[in-house]
Amino acid sequence: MAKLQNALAKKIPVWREEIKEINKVHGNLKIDTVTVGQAYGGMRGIKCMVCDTSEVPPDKGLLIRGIPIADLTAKTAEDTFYLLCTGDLPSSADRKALTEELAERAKVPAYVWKILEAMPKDSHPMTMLDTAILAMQRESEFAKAYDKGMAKADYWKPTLEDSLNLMARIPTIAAGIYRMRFKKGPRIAPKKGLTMAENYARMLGIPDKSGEFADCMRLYLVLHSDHEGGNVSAHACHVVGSALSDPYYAVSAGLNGLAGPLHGLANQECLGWIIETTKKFKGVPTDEQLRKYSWDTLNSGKVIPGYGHAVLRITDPRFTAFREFGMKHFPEDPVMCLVDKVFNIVPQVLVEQGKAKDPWPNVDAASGALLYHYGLKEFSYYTVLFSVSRAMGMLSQLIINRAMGTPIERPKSVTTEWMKKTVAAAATQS
Ligand code: HAX
Repeated sequence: MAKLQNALAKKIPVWREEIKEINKVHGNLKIDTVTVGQAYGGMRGIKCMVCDTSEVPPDKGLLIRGIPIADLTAKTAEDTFYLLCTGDLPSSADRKALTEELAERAKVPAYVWKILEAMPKDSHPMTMLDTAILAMQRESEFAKAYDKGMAKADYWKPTLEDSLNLMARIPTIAAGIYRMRFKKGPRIAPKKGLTMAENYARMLGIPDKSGEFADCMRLYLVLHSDHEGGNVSAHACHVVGSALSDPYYAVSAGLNGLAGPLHGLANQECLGWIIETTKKFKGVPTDEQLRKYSWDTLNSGKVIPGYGHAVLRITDPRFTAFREFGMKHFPEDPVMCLVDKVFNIVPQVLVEQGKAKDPWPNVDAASGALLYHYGLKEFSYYTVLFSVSRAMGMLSQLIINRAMGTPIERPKSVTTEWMKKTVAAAATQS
C-alpha cells in the first residue's frame, strides 16, 4: 500500500486547497435550479454533488478521470483502481506494488465461509455477497480508529486500509459464492502473482486454457468499475459513508442498490430475455419476429432490459467494447448474434413507443452474452460479477470523500402540501 498511500498523500493536500478555494470564492454561485418535475422525478439531472473519480457526459459516456473508457479497454483492474483513486495511471512499479498489496490481504476469514454456508441454499448470490461484506465489518480499521479518536484529516488513511482489504477479499468471496451456491465443487484459493482478473477467473473455476475468459474478466472489471456519483449504488454508498459509517457498511449499502432490476440486476434480466427469445423462436428470430416480440414485452408492461439510461443519450461505449470483444472472439455464437440483432431492432421499437429518453443499449445489453459463451450460465450470479468491479468505484469515491472531509448528506424534502402552496403562489404571480 505504501505506493498508493504515498501517491494519495501527495495529491490530497492539493485537492483540498483547490476545493477550499472554490468554496471560499464561489460558494454562493448557483450551478443549477430544481423543478417540481425533478423533485418528483428521482432528482434526475440536478447538479448537486461532486464526484471526481469519473463522469458520464450524456453524449460521450463514461470518462474515468477524464479518459474515455474506450481508451482504457486494454488496462487491468489494478490500473483502473489506481487511476480512480489518484487521477493517474500507475507506473509498472506502482502496479506491481498494488498487486502484491492485494495478494497480502486476500485471505478471507473462516467465519465468512461459515456464515455463507449457513444461509438458505436458494439465497440470491447478491444477498450472500452483501452478507459476507457486512459480517466483516467487525474488522474495520476506520471504525477502530474512529473509536480511539483520530483527526478528521486522517480519516482517509483507515478508509484506504479498509478499501484495500475489501478489494482484496471481494473476488475471493464472490468466487467462493459461485462455487458454493451452484455446487461447482470446493473453493479455489487465490494465487499470488496473478492480477485480480486472472485470479478471479481462476477461482471461479471456468475452464480457460487460452486465458481468453480471464481476459474477458479483465475487460468486465474495467468497464463496470465506476459511473460517476449519482447512480443508485454510488449514491447509496456515498450517503451511508457520509454518516461516517465505515466502508463495509457503505459498500454493502451500495451493492444492495446494485441488486435492483433497474440497476445492476438488469444484466441478469437482460440475458434472461435474450435466452427466452432464442427458446421461443428455436434459434435467432427474424427481424420481424424480434420486432413483434419486443412490442409484446413492452405491451405486457415490462421494460426491455439492457436498453435506456438515466443519463446517457448514445450507445453506451461499454456496450460497444463488449460487443467488439464478442465479435472478435466468437462472431458465430448464436447468443452473440441475437445480441447484435437486438441492437439493430430494439432502439427503433423504443423510439416508436416514444417513452424512453434513451433508446440505446447500456452496458448490460452485451455483458451477459460473453459470460454465457464461456460457460458461466447462472444468470443470478451476474450482478455479483458487476459488484466485484463496482466496488472499485465505490471505494475510491469513499477514500476521496473522507480525504476531502465531505460532510454528512442531508438534502431538504418538502411535502406535497408545500408543493401545492408553492405552485399556487407561483400561479398568482404569473
Ligand atoms: N424498456 C421499456 N421502457 C423503457 C425503457 C426500456 N428499456 N427505458 C425507459 N423506459 C420507459 C420508462 O420505464 C419510463 O416509463 P414511464 O414513463 O411509464 O415510467 C419512460 O420510458 C421514461 O424513462 P426514462 O426517463 O427514459 O428512463 P429513466 O431515467 O426513468 O430510467 C432506466 C432509466 C435505465 C431505469 C430505464 O431506461 C430502464 O428501466 N431500462 C431497462 C433496465 C436497464 O437496462 N437497467 C440498467 C441500466 C444501466 C445500469 O444502471 N446498469 O447497472
